Amino acid sequence: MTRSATIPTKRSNSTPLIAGIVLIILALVIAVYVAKPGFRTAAPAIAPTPVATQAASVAPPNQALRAKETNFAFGSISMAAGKVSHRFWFRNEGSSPLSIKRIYTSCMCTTATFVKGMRKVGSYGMPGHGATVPDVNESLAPSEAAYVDVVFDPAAHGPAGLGRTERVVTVEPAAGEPLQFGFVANVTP
Ligand SMILES: [Cu+2]
Repeated sequence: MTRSATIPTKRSNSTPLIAGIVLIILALVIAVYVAKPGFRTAAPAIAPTPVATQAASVAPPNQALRAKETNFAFGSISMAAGKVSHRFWFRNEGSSPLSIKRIYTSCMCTTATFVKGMRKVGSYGMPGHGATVPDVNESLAPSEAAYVDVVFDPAAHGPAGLGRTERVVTVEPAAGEPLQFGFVANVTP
């Protein structure tokens, strides 16, 4: 009775050990497979697809605030002819209301006014050097569109402002990534 009782006990004790050895062998087989050069070269080949999809859209996926056009070229503009302007449209493509928190520009020669229907808020300029840009806090309902009326003064920098000029206007939603609108101009006297 004692023998028959000890044999099953020994068997059940060795079972986890065998299972452990099998797991270690299995892990080694997987490790060798992953370490194979073929496995590593196969992985990056799949990666370019999501990158290409992201580049096509203006904002990251799942972002409600979207714009179709984010770049504009004024071409050659004259300081003597005065200020130029351009409208950059954006839209709430989400299913809930969205708040535009801040709007600011990359330089003091550029201002941006928020326009939604008949409502105009701003204009907003460049933050920094002690100057603070007040919050916008304007809301956009689902599917509602608005634009920033961007005004660039080519004479603001004097003769130093001649030549190719690039500026950026940032529209920051309360949640999500900011939208950036850029323009380029060739400033002549
Ligand atoms: Cu400037």
